[in-house]
Amino acid sequence: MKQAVARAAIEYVTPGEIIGVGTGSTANFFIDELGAIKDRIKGAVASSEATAERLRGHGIEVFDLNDVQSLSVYIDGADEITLHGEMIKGGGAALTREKIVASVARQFVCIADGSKLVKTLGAFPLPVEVIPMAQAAVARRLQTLGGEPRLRVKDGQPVVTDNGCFIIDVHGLRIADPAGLEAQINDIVGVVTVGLFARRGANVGLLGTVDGVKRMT
Ligand code: ABF
Repeated sequence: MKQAVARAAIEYVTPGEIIGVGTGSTANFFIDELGAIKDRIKGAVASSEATAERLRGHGIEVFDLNDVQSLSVYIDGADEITLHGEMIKGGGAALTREKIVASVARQFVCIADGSKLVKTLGAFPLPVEVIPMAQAAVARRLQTLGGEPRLRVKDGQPVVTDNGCFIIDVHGLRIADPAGLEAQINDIVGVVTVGLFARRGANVGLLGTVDGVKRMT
């Protein structure tokens, strides 16, 4: 299903342009599809070091976002998405660069398997990237929002993002107002990025199902 949506997303790639590319296993399928048409695009802007490496592996030129004025499209996966295009992202710890690259793109195309479609966001723990020295202070503030914040740890050590920051995953939220909560968490001092993409969500959702790729706009 991930491969099917990745293939369907190629339709949104404008010939001759630089494409914004996300992170994760679905985005990886998309990168592989992009590799097959690499002569038709100018290059890509990557949302993570891992994505940049995979793009280069396909011989696709990777541009620094500072050298690019605008992008026609940003294509990426999600951990959860609603019918309105609001998303939780950041399970892969790349949320900050994903949000930055997406903000420069005119269109956000979300590619995901159908299991990511939800009525209410929050069953997937909400990732929040934080400045390491503010981790405990931010966690206390997040607790007042009703969730249970947990520092993301791997092999006994905090996970460190491409930006040198930590991730707090907020468990147990039921997010009734995604855009409101996004603004509220953005306001906490020490927060770099919250993995809610609601104030600016997906313009197009391509969902892989057993009956084929379903498109939501
Ligand atoms: C990125 O990859 C993230 O924002 C999200 O956490 C994850 C989705 O992963 P996958 O495509 O592997 O399900 O899009």
